Amino acid sequence: VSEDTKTDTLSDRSVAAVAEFIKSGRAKQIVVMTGAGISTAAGIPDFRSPNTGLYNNLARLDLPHPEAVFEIDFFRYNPRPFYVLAKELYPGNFHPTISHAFVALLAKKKLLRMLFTQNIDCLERAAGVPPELIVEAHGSFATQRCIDCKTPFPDAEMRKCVESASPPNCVRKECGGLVKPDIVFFGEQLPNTFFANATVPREADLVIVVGTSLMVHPFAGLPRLARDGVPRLLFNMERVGDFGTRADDVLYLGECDDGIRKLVDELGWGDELEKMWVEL
Ligand code: CNA
Repeated sequence: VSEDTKTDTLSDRSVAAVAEFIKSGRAKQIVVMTGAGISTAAGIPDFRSPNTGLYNNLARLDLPHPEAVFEIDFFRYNPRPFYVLAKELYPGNFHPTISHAFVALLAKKKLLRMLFTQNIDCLERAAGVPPELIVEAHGSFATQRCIDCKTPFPDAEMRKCVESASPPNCVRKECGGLVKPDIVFFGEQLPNTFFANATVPREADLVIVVGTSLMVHPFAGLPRLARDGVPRLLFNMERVGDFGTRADDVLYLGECDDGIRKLVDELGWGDELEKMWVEL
């Protein structure tokens, strides 16, 4: 065994070895971390994939630079590009992927300690992951408020405004500020639930990371919180973060749905997962 393949906890650095680890009953507190890559197979583009990513396709929105669509100062100046994007991403237009269903299956089997997601598409909820096990680190489209006086804005009205990509104003006429869904823009504070649960990855006995470039902080720091000897499994098109530097890191580089199917087949859960998924 070369230095490279030496492990502490797993029999080797393979998806099969992680399945073996789960089957042995040693993974009961699984922490999952996800990003836009888990939803690309649902038809929602991610940010940074070359050619298909949103950053590549925002030119038509007339932005000074792509990130401006999620900058609060630019939003004050021109909220329309954000609303054009919101219309595309709005929950209800997409079906969860098999990878989303896998997280729900872990919860069903009482193996999911927590899911941290950077996504704002609400597909984790749609897949049946219990809301109390989800930390939406970058907020969601579930609620919205005025960016000035913070007065909440009604859901039904919001849906209409997003459908027509027209930015609404505060319900308090004397305020009139712009209304924004409670998704986190650059430079904005993450929700309290993120900070309240930020040390949970330290309690994990297995960490699974799916479809994220791990470029956005503080989320990007979560996988590093796993204790030494805790296996970390990555399903992503590319190597990200510090994955590969630890003895029990397992990297599946490719489509996450393919990797997840491989894992569940090794676990003998394949039929159960496919059934759960088609019934969503
Ligand atoms: P990102 O920076 O675009 O990275 C996505 C990562 O996923 C990249 O490393 C890709 O290689 C990888 N990837 C893409 N497709 C697949 C696939 N099918 N299988 C495996 N890997 C794949 O996105 P992050 O989530 O890391 O960036 C954080 C931002 C993106 C968050 O603030 C999100 O709110 C935001 N975002 C969310 C959505 C959504 O809600 N679905 C969509 C686009 C952007």
